[in-house]
Amino acid sequence: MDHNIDKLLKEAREFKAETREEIENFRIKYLGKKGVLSDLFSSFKQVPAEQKKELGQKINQLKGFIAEKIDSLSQNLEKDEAKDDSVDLTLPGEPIQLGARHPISLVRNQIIDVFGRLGFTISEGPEIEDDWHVFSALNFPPEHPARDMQDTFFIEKNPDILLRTHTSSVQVRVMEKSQPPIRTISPGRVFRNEAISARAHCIFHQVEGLYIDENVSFADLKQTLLFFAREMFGQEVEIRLRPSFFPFTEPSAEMDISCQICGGKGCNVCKYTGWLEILGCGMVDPNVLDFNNIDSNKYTGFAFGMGVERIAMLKYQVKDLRLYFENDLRFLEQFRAAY
Ligand code: 2NL
Repeated sequence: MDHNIDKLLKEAREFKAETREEIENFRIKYLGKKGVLSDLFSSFKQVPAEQKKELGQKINQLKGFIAEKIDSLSQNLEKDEAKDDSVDLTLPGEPIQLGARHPISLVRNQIIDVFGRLGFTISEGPEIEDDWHVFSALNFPPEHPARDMQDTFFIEKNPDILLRTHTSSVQVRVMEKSQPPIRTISPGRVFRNEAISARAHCIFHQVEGLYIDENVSFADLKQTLLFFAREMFGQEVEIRLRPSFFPFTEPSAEMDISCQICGGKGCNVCKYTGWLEILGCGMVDPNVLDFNNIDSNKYTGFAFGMGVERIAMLKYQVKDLRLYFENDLRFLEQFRAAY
């Protein structure tokens, strides 16, 4: 029997397996109910008592060896499976679809870039504001219609807390804490209580500009806006200023650019006028400077404000404002510009 165990150990040592099935057969042959070890344990009963100790150890040794062998065979097989060369790891991966910037972001970034080159910094401020920063500091009279519930969103019936209707409130905050020269733009979201249509939305984006220093003139305003229009719409674009009214500027104007669709000849986009309105502007009302502790005898300033959606509509010929808020990928994927 002793000799037989040595032979079995040698055989088990030399055993090699390439499949799970071969390993399983090996297990059954040695450890199965009618297997080699089971036989050995049965014959062990007849072994003379003085040989029992030595033989028992040998049988247990064989059993331990078989169990370890099965483990190592299984592990090697798993490693080989992981190395399976039917998967070509040098192949390129699944293509990752690139996103595109939202057209409103593209146009806003372009506006920021143009004014940045003229030395304007960027200012930001809160979307939830108080009456002072949105209306009073900007010379809105107490009964002005913009203060009405129908035009402005108020927070929880408190007439002092509201969603800003323009980003001029940010510029009021700039004036509060600094003295001229001030040369800044404030891009941001603004909110108006309007019914949603192709031409109006209750949330939209604005960029306002403010320049205050000694001797700032209307000519500076006009030249700044001409530079902006040319950078934005091309060097051949023409501008015109029409007199207008805002509570915070005097004099005030609205700026038109020559129609980009028909080149000024007249079409349905410019309603056969040859001109498209793009922004409002003017010289900062001296009251506004004084309200914000800037000496209106020493300093003058100009300001302007534009709707980003409107500029984007003209630039990309988008006819319905709602497209900017729906986030339909078929629309958004069309904008892959440099900004
Ligand atoms: C428009 C018109 C405008 C301003 C905004 C402004 C800001 C300060 C002082 C004076 Cl702090 N003015 N901003 C001036 C004129 C027009 O916006 O149609 N925006 C869409």
